[in-house]
Amino acid sequence: MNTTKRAFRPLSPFLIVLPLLSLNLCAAEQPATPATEIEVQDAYVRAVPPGQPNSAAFMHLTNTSNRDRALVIGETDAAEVVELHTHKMEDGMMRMRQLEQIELPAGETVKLQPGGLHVMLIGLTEDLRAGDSIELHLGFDDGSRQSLTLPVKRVTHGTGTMPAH
Ligand SMILES: [Cu+2]
Repeated sequence: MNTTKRAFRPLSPFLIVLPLLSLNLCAAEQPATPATEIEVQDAYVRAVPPGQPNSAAFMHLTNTSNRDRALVIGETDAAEVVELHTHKMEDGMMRMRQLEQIELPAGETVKLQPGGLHVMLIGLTEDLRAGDSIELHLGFDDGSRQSLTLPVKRVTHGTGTMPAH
C-alpha cells in the first residue's frame, strides 16, 4: 500500500500545475484584455411579428488587434438556436448559408447587416417587439466572450431577402 501511495504522490503537483500553466499560456498569448479587442457597434436585433419563429441580429464588429480573429459562437435566452449566417446568390436566388465562423481580419470592421452576414436567431422563445431588448453573448476564436444588450428594432430594408428557414 505504501509504495502505491508514494508512486502516486509525485503526480499530484503536476495535476495542479498543468492547468495553471495552460492558463498562463493563454494569458501570455493575449496580453491585452481580449474581450475589448473586438469592438461592437450599432448592434440590434430585428423586430418580428408575434408568432414568427426566427429573427436576426446585426452589428458592426471592429477587430482592433493586430491578429485575425473570428466570431465563432452566439448564445441568447431569446432563441433556442443561434447560428452564424451569410447570404449567397445561388441559382439566381438569395439564400442563407450557415457559416462555421465569421472572419474578423486584423484592423478591419466587418458589418453584419440585412441581406448579408447576420447572427440568426432560430426558434424565438419570446416576442421581439420594437423597443424591447435581448441579451446576446458572443464568443470568439481566442476564447474571449462579450455579452451585449441589443435593442429590438424594426427593420424594413432587406426583409425581402430573408426567407423563412
Ligand atoms: Cu439566417
